[in-house]
Amino acid sequence: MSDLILHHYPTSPFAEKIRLILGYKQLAWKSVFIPMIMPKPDLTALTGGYRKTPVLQIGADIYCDTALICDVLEHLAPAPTIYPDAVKGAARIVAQWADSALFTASMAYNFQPAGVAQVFAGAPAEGVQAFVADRTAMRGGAARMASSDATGTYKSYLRRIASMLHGQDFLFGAQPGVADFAVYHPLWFTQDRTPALAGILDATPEVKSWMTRMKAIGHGTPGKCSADEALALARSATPTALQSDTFQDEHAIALGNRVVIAADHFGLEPTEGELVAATRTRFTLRRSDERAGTVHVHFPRVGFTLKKASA
Ligand SMILES: N[C@@H](CCC(=O)N[C@@H](CS)C(=O)NCC(=O)O)C(=O)O
Repeated sequence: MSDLILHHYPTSPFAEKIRLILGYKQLAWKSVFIPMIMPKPDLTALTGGYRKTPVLQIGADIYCDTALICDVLEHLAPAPTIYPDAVKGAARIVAQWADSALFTASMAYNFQPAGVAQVFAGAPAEGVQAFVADRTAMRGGAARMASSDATGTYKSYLRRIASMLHGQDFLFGAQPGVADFAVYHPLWFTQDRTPALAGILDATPEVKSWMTRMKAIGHGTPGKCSADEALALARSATPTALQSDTFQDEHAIALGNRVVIAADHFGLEPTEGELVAATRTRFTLRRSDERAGTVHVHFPRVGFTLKKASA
């Protein structure tokens, strides 16, 4: 198997979710740092447009969105599992809630002025302005949740998480699973990146102890890789063979058509390519790029839209 290459940056909460799962499953991986804001020419050469963080590359296969990356890592290393059978559905649902509602409330809380001062300490004013403009554009110009609303919501969510931890070390039992990794990453940002605001965690000591257990999992020991090396690896590799027997057509679009896939909210940068697979859970596009060669770009169905490309 080709190396696992994570395209990410250190302060990305969603990347922290995947770094910890790589550590938990003791998978060897390589790290490529990408910019926090657009443009990201080396990343989009691989993805064809998708720009969110993180992205997982395995040779000429490019996996977008952490929900899909979790499935890919589980397939590669089934033990220890992050989807224990007895709670699989509930754990996925809590993970989806954490990646959306909890993440939104937490980040709106974290990005109040005291948090912004810590996140951007030492950064030039133009850098801060560029970041704000980039994220505002990603939200389609919509305002971030007000920090007063976010604070009350975040406190309620923390109490709910605490109640899930009564009498057990992790959210669904004695071992961490996908829900733990998804719930942890926005809280990690509060604790590690905006410590001036981390007092909000003090009211829920169960959550703080659980965070200590989650942090201790670590990231393993990532190797370094440059963006050029990652692109060269994609160019020299062949995408893995697809299972052609699981076509699920919900859009009346046959395989072989040119299509466009985009996230259904926040950061709608589209990826265009030939639809080569549409399984129960994911889409795969084949596309060719001067720098990346021919790659397969994979997206989960949940959270993404599929349309025929305009002629
Ligand atoms: N649903 C996506 C969300 C990823 C996401 O929103 N990541 C943030 C960083 S933590 C992002 O992409 N921010 C803009 C960027 O990095 O360009 C996933 O699960 O991967």
